[in-house]
Amino acid sequence: MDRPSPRVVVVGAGFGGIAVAAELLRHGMDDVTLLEAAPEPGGTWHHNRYPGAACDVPSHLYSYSFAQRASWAHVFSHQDEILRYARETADALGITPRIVTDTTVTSCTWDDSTRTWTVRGSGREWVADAVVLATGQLDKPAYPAVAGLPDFAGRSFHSARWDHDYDLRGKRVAVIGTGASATQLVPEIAPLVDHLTVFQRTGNWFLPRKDRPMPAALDRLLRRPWARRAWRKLLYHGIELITLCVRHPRTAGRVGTLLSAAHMRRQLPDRELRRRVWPDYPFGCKRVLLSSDFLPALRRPNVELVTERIARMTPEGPLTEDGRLHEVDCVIHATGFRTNTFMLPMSVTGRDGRTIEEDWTKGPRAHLGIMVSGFPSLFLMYGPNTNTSGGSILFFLEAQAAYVRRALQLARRSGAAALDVRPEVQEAGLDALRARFEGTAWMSCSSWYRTPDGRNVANWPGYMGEYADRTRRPAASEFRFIPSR
Ligand code: N01
Repeated sequence: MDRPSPRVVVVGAGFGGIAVAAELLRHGMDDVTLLEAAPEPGGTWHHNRYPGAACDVPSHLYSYSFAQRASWAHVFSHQDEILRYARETADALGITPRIVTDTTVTSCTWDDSTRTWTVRGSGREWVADAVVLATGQLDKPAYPAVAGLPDFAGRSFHSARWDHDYDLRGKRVAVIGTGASATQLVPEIAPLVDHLTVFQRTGNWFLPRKDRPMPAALDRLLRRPWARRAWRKLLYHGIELITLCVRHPRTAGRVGTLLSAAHMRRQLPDRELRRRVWPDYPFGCKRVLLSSDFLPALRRPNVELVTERIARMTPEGPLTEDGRLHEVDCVIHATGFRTNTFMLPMSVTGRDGRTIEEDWTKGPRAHLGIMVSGFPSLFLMYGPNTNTSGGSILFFLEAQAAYVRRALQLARRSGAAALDVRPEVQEAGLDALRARFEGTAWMSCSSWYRTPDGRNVANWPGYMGEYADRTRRPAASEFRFIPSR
């Protein structure tokens, strides 16, 4: 690269895109363009605006270390405050003018003759020395695999594409799914609607999460930087305990189970309801849900929990396998996302015309979740095996951003046009990763973390600190350097 700064195109201006742009700009790499499909930055916090949308990681940890806020309104921030924080951070760090909004990238193609990437989308084209795909794991809404879904004659929408023009007041509403999104939205809409039917396929483990404004005394204390640093540390170590439980289901996991069971028993005095809600898999296999108001909402007289499977959708509403028709005005799909596809169906073509889709026929895989061998100077943010069951995803994003920056510096110092992770390095890393899942709770049920053949391709199998250690120093020996032409 003989330019003062590599030309970097970042696809996505959510928390991942902002993290990497901030890191590059801070280190003097200022030829950065972010391409964003939405009309504004914010990613998942732009799209997920359902009532009650909030973060279940405390605000002081769900924020960048380099853009700490003196004050947050809530202990667990609401969607609007997090989105505002994303916008303000992008503004403050000079990222906003580099974002091209309303631009959906459809292809990234490596050209070996010029050693550059061509990124195409929305009728335009960008040439780059490096590409960072920061499109996330949870951006494509998934709908339930239920026959006749389009036959429903009423209103229906997905939790991640909330229809704010539809007034739920006085309506008969069905919510399909009981994951993290449903857990947040059900308590909000239950008091508004005439009747709410919640369709649960699998029960969940819950831990308490009280949504409350930041206590004034704590807020005053945390306005001091030293106190904020200490608080973040405390939260960081506290939250790692969830990973400890997942990693050690027979020891720490038992403690997690006991705490969760006590919370659930307290919230569900009715034995029959409790029996139907109770999960049938070990604590931590699926995401542990943090909520203190979902289970009480199920006890409301206008709320019914249905655990019979939905046989098919009819024009009037879901028909369950027991032959019961649940007539409703509105169906809300709180059924999560098409995970495990990451940036696909975007077409990404690397060396020798190989596509990521071909490379991933047996499931997504990447070195440290960041680089894929055969795709030089292409980086992923929140890529395969970098999700966390307990920690803050922002911690992972910052580690990835630093890795991208260091890798680009390494290429520059070596006088190379690009760098490609060696296949044997990638394979050895993936073998170690797979081994680290053995004996953990993640492997004891099916979840969105796993492929149909059972591999966990979403989560990092260890602690946040381990990920930071593994990504801290990309070594020259891990790469093939591609000389300039
Ligand atoms: O989606 P999910 P989500 N009939 O996939 C059910 C993040 N997040 O949007 O468990 C009935 O967890 C499905 O049932 P089952 C977080 O990482 C973060 O809630 O597969 N039900 C499940 O209950 C989270 O993990 C925050 O048996 C059907 C639900 O739909 C991720 O996003 C907040 C069904 C889908 O749950 C996804 O959460 C919200 C059917 N036919 C989300 N098909 C924070 O606070 C599917 N289901 C940071």
